[in-house]
Amino acid sequence: MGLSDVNLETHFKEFDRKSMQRNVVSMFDDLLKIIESDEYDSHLRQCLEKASPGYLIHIAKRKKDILKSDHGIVIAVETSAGKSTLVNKILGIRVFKGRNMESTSTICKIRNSDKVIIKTELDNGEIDVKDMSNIDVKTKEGEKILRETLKNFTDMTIAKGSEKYKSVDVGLPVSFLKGNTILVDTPGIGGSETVSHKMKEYLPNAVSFIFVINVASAGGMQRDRLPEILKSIIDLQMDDEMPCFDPRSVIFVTNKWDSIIRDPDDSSEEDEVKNTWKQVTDSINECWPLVRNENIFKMNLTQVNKEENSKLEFNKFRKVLEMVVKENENIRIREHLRYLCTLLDDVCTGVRTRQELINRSREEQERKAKEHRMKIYELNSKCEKV
Ligand SMILES: Nc1nc2c(ncn2[C@@H]2O[C@H](COP(=O)(O)OP(=O)(O)OP(=O)(O)O)[C@@H](O)[C@H]2O)c(=O)[nH]1
Ligand SMILES: [Mg+2]
Repeated sequence: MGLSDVNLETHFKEFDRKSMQRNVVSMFDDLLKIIESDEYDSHLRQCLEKASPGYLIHIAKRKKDILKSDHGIVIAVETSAGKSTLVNKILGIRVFKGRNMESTSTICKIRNSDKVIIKTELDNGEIDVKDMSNIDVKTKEGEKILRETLKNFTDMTIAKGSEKYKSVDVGLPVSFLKGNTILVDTPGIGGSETVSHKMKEYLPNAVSFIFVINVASAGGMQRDRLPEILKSIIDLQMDDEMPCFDPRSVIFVTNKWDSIIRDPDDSSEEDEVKNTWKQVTDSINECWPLVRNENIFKMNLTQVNKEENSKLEFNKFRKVLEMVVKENENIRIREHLRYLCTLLDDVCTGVRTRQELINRSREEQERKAKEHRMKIYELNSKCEKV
């Protein structure tokens, strides 16, 4: 397949996805027209409200959610925990220069694209596109050019004005990022407020998360930053702002274990590692009770290419990540169609019951109503007893 064929295929896939999104929105609109029509009277609407509480609000929020263009696996939380280093390892390309100081200044979206392209968006909405298809990121030279270009938009230790970018979108060949899934590096919280708010604002666009925790700083849970962000995500979910997010797919990467083990022959350090592991996994389970234990990783990101155990753990993480990407492919379309089907079922049940009632004789209707009253009475007495 030639390059232009690949381009064409990507273009059609994007076109298909957009038209699919529009179709789901218009199906919701059609259903609303039926629900709001005179034939579907207030009694039927009341029954529907009982079967699907808050359906009008949910439809409005879901219509907004379907049209979100970002389908992000978001890498988040503390500053200097190793988020950008993790992105480099996942891509196998050093696109970001890891730094000891707080560095990432903006939301960095990485997406699969056959040609290298950088799109920046300023806070005032101004967009700029840089075509870098002339570089080959598989070579050291190409990797360096991309890194040197990117740091002007994303690294506040180098580019003082980089905070003004709302987001930076990087397209490069990353075949495991299926469909429109993107990997999103974010500014950490715990650093300057001018950039950390960007991560909080971006949260509703996520379909899943990778939380990176620095175990070298108070077991990674200092000053309650992780619990605070986890709580905001739970709140967003309760408000139905993230209807497609499955909390069980979240991945926790506990990083910088090498900073705890300074001397492998010192047995007291072994105890420290055990205690820290218990402390950090207990805290994760407490803040995120739906976590799968196999989704918590013990990592030394800077040792992945140097040390066997670090490499094995990273490969395990990589497999889980690929599974999460696969599970979340087209999740928005699938989840909203599922909700539409349940609503349609409830609408049909209401209409069918009404029709059955109309077809019955007056005596039959009265007998059925009496039966239902008896049933309600029995259930009420049972409830009171309980
Ligand atoms: N010792 C050690 N250092 C690490 C490890 N992983 C990352 N680092 C270092 O930690 C520093 C911060 O890494 P980054 O990847 O920039 O951290 P970040 O979370 O992206 O930081 P911000 O963008 O500022 O929020 C860098 O100097 C990395 O080289 C690790 O496993 N062990
Ligand atoms: Mg960073």
